Amino acid sequence: MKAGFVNIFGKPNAGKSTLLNALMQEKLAIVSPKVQTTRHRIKGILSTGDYQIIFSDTPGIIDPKYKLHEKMMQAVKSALEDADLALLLVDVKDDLNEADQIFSALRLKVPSLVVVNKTDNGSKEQIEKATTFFKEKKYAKEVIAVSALKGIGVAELLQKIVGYLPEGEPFYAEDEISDLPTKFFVAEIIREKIYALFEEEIPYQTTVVVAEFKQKSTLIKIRAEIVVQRESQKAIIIGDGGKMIKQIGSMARVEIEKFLEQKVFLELFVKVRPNWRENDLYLKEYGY
Ligand code: GDP
Ligand code: MG
Ligand code: K
Repeated sequence: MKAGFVNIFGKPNAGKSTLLNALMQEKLAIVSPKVQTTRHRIKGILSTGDYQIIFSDTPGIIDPKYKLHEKMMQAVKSALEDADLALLLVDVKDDLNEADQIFSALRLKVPSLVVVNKTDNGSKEQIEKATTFFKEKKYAKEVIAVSALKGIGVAELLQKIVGYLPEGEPFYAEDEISDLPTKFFVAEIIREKIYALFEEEIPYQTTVVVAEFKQKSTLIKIRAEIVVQRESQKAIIIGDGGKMIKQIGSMARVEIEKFLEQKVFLELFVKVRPNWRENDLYLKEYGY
């Protein structure tokens, strides 16, 4: 039996959440083209008869502007070295030298694999160039090209990862897929729809809390609150005649039912909490 921890690292939008979902074959992490979509460190636990891998996004947002900020790199580095293996993820179209600077500055002691992502979006030459570029780097044990979105190369990546895991007993029960509660994932699915439906500031001013989660005979009744900072935002979330909130609800319900494998009755409310993002009590209540 092999068991170990694998951390996924990369710039915002490199595809960390998408890769986590692809490796897990389960949608755990929400995805959007907007930066700072992921607010929590999400662990995904993948168990088979032969191995258990605990995947995790690294905390801390790497803003290229601050990439050489020593303290920040220290925090990221120690988080990465908590694991048995690091996946250094890079978008095939990203600036390779910039990615190299960030990866080398980590001076990792744990083995790392460079994963060149979004191959579906790059030409053959671009993929070849990125792969060759990283193969020469000291920190890269291996370089693997994937498309997390299309699932290309993901099975091969998984095989490589297993090769780097230490022998050991599983850390979690075999049926656990995450260390976070079901309610969390339900709130995240709703939050993802808000990222998909609204522009600019709204997603960043919003959070979602599941206030009620009850099994009622054949379905699960869920009451969720969408928390915003201002009345004007509440009006936008609700939309004309409730149009927008209905759309959030129907998009989210389909996905929550898939995730829970059960019928769901979903009720959404909007609450105004001025400056919830600055208030420690609210932040705690909302799970940050
Ligand atoms: P994160 O910020 O690193 O967690 O990145 P996300 O997983 O949220 O992905 C950011 C954006 O890149 C989303 O729009 C994804 O759909 C997109 N994306 C992720 N992986 C791929 C991929 O393999 N190919 C393409 N074309 N897009 C991808
Ligand atoms: Mg993410
Ligand atoms: K994102």
